[in-house]
Amino acid sequence: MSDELKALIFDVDGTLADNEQHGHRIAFNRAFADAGLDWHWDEPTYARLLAVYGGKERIRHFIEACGPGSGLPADPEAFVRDLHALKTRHYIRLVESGAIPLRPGVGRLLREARDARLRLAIASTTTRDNVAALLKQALGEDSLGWFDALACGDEAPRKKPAPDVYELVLGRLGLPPSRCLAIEDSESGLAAATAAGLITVITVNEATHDQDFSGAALVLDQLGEPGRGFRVLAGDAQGAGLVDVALLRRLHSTFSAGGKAGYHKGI
Ligand code: XBP
Ligand code: MG
Repeated sequence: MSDELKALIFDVDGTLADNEQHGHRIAFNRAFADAGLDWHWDEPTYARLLAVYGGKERIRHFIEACGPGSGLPADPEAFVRDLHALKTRHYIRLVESGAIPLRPGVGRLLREARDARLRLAIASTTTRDNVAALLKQALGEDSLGWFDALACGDEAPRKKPAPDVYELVLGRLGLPPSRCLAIEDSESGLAAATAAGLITVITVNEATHDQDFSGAALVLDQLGEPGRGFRVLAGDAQGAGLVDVALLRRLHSTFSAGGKAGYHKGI
């Protein structure tokens, strides 16, 4: 008999909210302008830069790979840190303005999971303050308290696709991966969760829909709401039309018992 499902672990960026192009990218550009830099990340540029995980890593990569002009200060690490802190302030302001809603089904599933006494956790590349701001804005002041464990940003030694952030959050939950299920949106997120031993459901978005999701339990376009269900991109949704606790329990049980992983590359 397989271990019973005890906790859901959510990625944030791209999974809870579609926040990269119209959230993080805008905040980066506002920080560049504030810092007096003539850099601008348009949508295609940012789509390419998303291959680099983490905001500071992304800025560093841009400086190294794209050589955006001269005049960088003598201490590049402090420069990147300060620029990223500025970006975080802009991002939080954007979130607090209500510009970044949750994806369909996210609020519903979180509430249902709480009612069903499933524990909730976050494993995110982004800064903890960003996660807190998003949850509070979208779900109310006390919603951070819905989550038993968070692992964010620089708290893990290596960013996704390394498993570190998932291993960290599992340690904080005090649960083995066999008792948990991850919800992700990207190939790197899937790789991280899988390497940590987690069964994973994917909800793709515009930035990730053509990535390789081999090994995911199920690949969907969204979690779905009543009256507007998900589209299955790979895997067996077992007759369900939206992701609810019952479906996640069934998937967890099937895959714990060695169920066949979905395959997905290119829609
Ligand atoms: C998302 C990211 C993050 C954000 C920016 O990864 O790569 O870097 O784009 O956040 P995931 P910060 O969804 O897999 O967690 O600027 O705070 O790093
Ligand atoms: Mg993500």
